[in-house]
Formats: sequence, C-alpha cells, structure tokens
Amino acid sequence: MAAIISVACSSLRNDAVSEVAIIPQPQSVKSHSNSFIAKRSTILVSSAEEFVPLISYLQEYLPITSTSEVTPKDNCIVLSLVDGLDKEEYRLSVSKERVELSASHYGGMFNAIQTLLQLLPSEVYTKQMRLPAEIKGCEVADIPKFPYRGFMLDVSRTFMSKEDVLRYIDYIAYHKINKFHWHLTDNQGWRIEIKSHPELTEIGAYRGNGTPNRAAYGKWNEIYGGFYTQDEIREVVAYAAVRNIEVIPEIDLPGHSETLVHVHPEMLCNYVNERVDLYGNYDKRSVVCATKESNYILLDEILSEVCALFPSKYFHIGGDEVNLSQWKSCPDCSAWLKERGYTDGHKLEDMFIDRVQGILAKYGKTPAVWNEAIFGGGLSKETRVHGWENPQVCKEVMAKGYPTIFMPKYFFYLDMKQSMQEAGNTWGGYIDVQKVYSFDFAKEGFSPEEVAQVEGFEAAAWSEIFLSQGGDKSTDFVEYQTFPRLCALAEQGWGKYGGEWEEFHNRLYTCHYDRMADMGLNFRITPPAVRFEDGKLSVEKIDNGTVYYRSDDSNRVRKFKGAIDTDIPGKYVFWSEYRGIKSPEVADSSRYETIQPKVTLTSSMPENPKRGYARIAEYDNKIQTARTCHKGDWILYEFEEPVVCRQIEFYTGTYHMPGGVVHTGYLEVSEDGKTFKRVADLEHGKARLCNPGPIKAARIVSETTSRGQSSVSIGVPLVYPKW
Ligand code: TNX
Repeated sequence: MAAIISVACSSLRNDAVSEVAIIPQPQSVKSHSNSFIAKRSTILVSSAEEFVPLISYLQEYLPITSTSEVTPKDNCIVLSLVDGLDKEEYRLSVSKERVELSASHYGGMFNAIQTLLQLLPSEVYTKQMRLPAEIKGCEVADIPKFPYRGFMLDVSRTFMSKEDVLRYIDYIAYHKINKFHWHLTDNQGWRIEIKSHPELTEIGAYRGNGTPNRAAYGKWNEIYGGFYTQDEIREVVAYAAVRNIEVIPEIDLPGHSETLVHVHPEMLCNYVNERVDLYGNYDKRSVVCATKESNYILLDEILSEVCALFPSKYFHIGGDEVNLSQWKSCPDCSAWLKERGYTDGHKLEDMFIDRVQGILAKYGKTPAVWNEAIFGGGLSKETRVHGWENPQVCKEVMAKGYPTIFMPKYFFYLDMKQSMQEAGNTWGGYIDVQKVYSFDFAKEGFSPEEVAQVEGFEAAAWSEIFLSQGGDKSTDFVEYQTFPRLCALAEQGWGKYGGEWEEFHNRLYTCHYDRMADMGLNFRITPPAVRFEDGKLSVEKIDNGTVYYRSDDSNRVRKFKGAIDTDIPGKYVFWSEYRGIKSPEVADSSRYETIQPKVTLTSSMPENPKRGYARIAEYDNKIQTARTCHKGDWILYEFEEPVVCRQIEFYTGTYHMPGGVVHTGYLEVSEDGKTFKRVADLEHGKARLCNPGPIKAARIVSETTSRGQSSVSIGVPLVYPKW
C-alpha cells in the first residue's frame, strides 16, 4: 500500500544523501550530503532586533550559546535579516561550515526555525537534545500559499487549563499553524474573566450540582469547569505571538449562548419557558433577545474588555445555528419583524450582528462569523467568514466577496470519528488523516481564480465528547483527535507542495511519527488493513508500527508473523504499536455484523411521539423518551424468540455520545420473560454481555433521577450472532 519512497530519517551513513522529510512540505527543498554537525561549541548568531525572542526560543531546543556581535566564519547558525522576502517566507541553507536562516520578517524566521528543528533528530522535541547532532544538508526556499492556517479549540464544552493550552500552542506552532481560534464561550461554559461582570465566570464557568448550568455526561453530582483570568489570557496571547500565532477570540452570539443567558436571564426573550421542571430540565433557551436595548449595553461592556485583551484585528462573534424559533416566540422580536413587514427571522439575526459589528468597530475590530451569519447580506465585506457547512457554502460566501476560511465539516472537523469503531461524531462522516489530506479545490469545482481568493484553512476541535471519552485524561483524547489530522491540515494550508497521499503519508510515518512521539503527543497511528481471502486472514501494515493480534479464544497477545488459516476471521483483533502508542483495534468486517431479532420496547417513561418505541422493530436509532429518567424507571426489551448470541449490547444515549443516557442503573435479563436476574451495571449508559444464555427479555433499570437532560435516547440492541 504505502509506496516505498526514499525518505530517510536516521543519521547519515557515508556520503549518501538523505532526503529531508518536512511537514508541511516546503515549496522547494534540495537535499545534499553536506550536513552540519551542531556541537557544544556552535554559536547561534543574530544581530537583528526583531529576532531576539527567537534566539531564546531556539535555545530551548538546541542548547548552544548565542552572540549578537561578530559572525564567526564557521561552526555557527545564523539568523539573518534580509530584504525582499514575504511576511512568512524564508530561506534555509545548510553546509558543513554553517547553517543560515534568512527572512525579512519575524514570521518567516519562525518558519525557518521550525524547518530547522525538523532537520535535527526528532529528540530535539524533547528539549533534551544531546550534542553533537546532525542538521541534514539541504537548501530550502519556502513560502506558504495561504496566509491563514488555523486551529480552533473549543474550551467551552471541555475546559482545558492554561498550561494545556500553552502546550497546544507549541504543538500547532511546530506545524507552522499561525492562527489559534479560541472558542471561549458556548452553551456549556463561559471561560474568560470579565472584570466588570465577574458573575460570568463565577457562575458561568461551572456546571453541575445545582449550578444554573446543566451538567453533561452524568457529572450531575460534581461541580466542574474553569476559566482563564485576564492575566492568563494575556500570557497565552504573548506566548502564541512568540510562536508566530495570532490568537482570535470567539464569543459565540446570539445563539450558543445558554451560559450567558443563564447567568443573565434578563437577556432572554420575553416569554416563559414551559419546559423548566422539577427534574432539572433547565430552560434550554440559548439565544440572546435581539430587541432588548439593555442587551447591547451589556454586550458592549463585555466585548470592550475582550477586545482589549487580544491584539488581533478580527474578533469572532459566532452567528452559527441560531434557533430562530426562540425569537419567533418572543412578542418583542416578532413585533419588530411585523412592523417591518418581514417574516424571515434571519432579519433579526442581521440586525443583531449589525449592532454587534457596530460595538466591535468602536474598539477597532472587524467581525469574523460562521457562514450562516452572512446570508442576510448586512455584513461589511471585510467580515471574515468561516465556511464550515460544506465546500459549496464556502463557494457561495466567496461569490459574495468575503474573505473565507475553509473548514467544511466533511474534511476538517476533528470531533468526527476517524473510523467506524472509534469514538466521535458522525454527522460529517468519518474523517481520518487521509481524508483531511484529500481535500482538493479542483475536485470540489473551484477555479484557480476562486482559489486565489481563499484566505486559508482551519481545523476545528469541538469538544462536546472529549470529557466523556477521556475522563480526567480528556486532553489525551484531544491530542488523539487532533494529530496527525492537523499535520494534513498544515500541509493543505501551506500549499500542498508535496506529492500525492502516498508521498505525504511516507513523510508522516517515517519521520513525523518520531517527532510527534518526542513531542509527547498521544497521536493516532493508522491501524493495519485486514484482508480475508480463501481461508487466509492477513493484515497489511499501513505505517511502521509492529502488528499484534489476539483472538476471542485466548487473551494472549501475539505478534503477527504471517497469514492465519481460519474459517472464522471475525474472531481475530489486530492493531499496531509504535513507540508505545497503540493504534485502534481492527478486525474483519464480519466481527461487526449484527442481527436484528424481532423485539418490542416498552418503558415506564412516556415516549416522544415523533421518535416512538415502535421504531425499535425497524431497528431505527431515533428512539427517545418524552422526559428524563427518574429513579426506578425502566426500559423493557421483549424478544419474540429467545435470543442466543455471542455478544449483546443494550445502550442508552447515542452510541459513543453519552448525552441522553440512563446514567446510573443496571441491566437484568430473563430467559422466560417473567423472572429477571440482574447481570450488569450500566457504564456510560451501556451494558454488554458476552456469551449470555438465551435471552427472552431484558430490562434496564435507572437507579438515579437524572438532572440536566430532558430525555433518554434508547439504542437498538446490538446482537452479534454466534460464530
Ligand atoms: C456545530 S460548526 C457547531 C458546534 C458543534 C459542532 C459539532 C458550528 C459553527 N457549530 O457548536 O460543536 O457542530 O460537530
């Protein structure tokens, strides 16, 4: 599968020319055999004032002394300020005598340094580089194609500490990502200190256990969350600036504002929400009223402080997924529409965004928005639009003349699953690193003139499910979801100067895996591909891990050495491992085949008529209750015939998505449909039985009253037949 392209990373032997493998691929790179050996005596030289912060940055990785005085003739690494190069353009030249990095601007020099790090052994990323060390011989001339190469991190849904954010800034900087879009507020938490409104974080930064913000994922009994103080925000902004990264804040308005309106209920529309009840079904209105004048005063107070913290010209104000029905139910908002003869609620959105645009203008900022916000037509053409729905929408945005960031969910949403059996969302499809790399303007019908209008790319780490997947180690899961998909995004944004997928993939696993391992990243390695033909089960390695397997018959882990003779291929599970990092497990597709024995569903909870219980007979996943579960509630599955199988799973919530679950409870099964035996406790709303006896009926029983969710989703039983 992986083409053998001569990419070598290990140290040079004799005079062989080792190809350098840089990610993202530079515009031009010529390898040669004259490597430079960095020693303790090597001197780092720069006389340019602009590059001063970069000297200490580089010294963190390469422990050599620096001078700003006379440039020695040899044994030196020189950062030269030259004329005539573009903002992020650079040259890098390695010879036996010296290494020279040249740029006309800070960004260009930072990029040169990143390339330099990739010419060193991967150990450089541990910050414990031993000297002497080889810097591979080459001449590089490089410039990115797109000025915006972004990474969006959602810290509202899953809070990440300042330290974690700083770590992330390092990771993305290593990939020449130059924009950090910081999604600071959403329905699930307000993460930025506002001095004039301390209540926003005092109340809005925490969820659960009686706070006004409903908890998720069964954390009902905990108060959890966090926020960044203004000093911490300044620290992140400054840290990012050293790393050529501009931080763009987002305060998501007027929708996705549940936290804001929970802290300030007076910002809500003028009607009472009938859904609030004693069981913690919080008022889930998420939209700021568009016609209350006082809202704009409050927003001005908030936004003025945020604007002052971020030097970036752009300020992201959201504008996505506004639930217009909330404005339509509001007597004031609907009167506003009526007076003007409008029926389309988007007109209110235009008015709202226009008002916020006016506030930002006072503080010298230009808005950035999600693509839905521009279709009313009121936004100035300077507005930067993040096109997230699909490439076609991006095209429409561009046709209107807006600077556009490409981030269609089908390619660049890092919350999507990387393969069927892994955790993640699915509504943008499965996205693995190859899919990210596969985005191609020509294939999507863009002309070269249109491409010239594109400002850049962005990958989005939405974090609704991070907490539930990683628990206390949720940041590990963020890393897993981000890398190496972000490597492919970086390549897209830089200009995709490399070859086809195989060539990029080769650079990735032959060299970049080591770098990511030394960075300390918990990245995803590609599992092997499984093949079954003529009674022989084999796997093909996709990268350079070692392949292991085990079978259902024994738990012994074995190294895969050659095809396995079997007539039950689904019994075997394979994975690869590289430097202690394990790929997801894979198997022949027969392992995942399920059967659908006839079953009826009843429950002590009334059904949502639109997603009723009869759907279970069709094995349709859209089954839902009309209310949350209380202690003692049950869900009963009755099979027409007793089911005999090798494995069965009963689950609530959406598989891999733990919202709408029976959080604490157990499963009982019955052979005769009358007497039940408790067999398993629920974990994340699920229970799995291996090789159970015949099952005529099964029942999930809730042991707690769930707070903060308004319904339970009921999954269809997953029944895996006997081999
Ligand atoms: C849609 S994309 C959202 C986010 C969610 C994401 C989950 C966008 C502008 N809004 O609030 O986190 O889907 O995939």
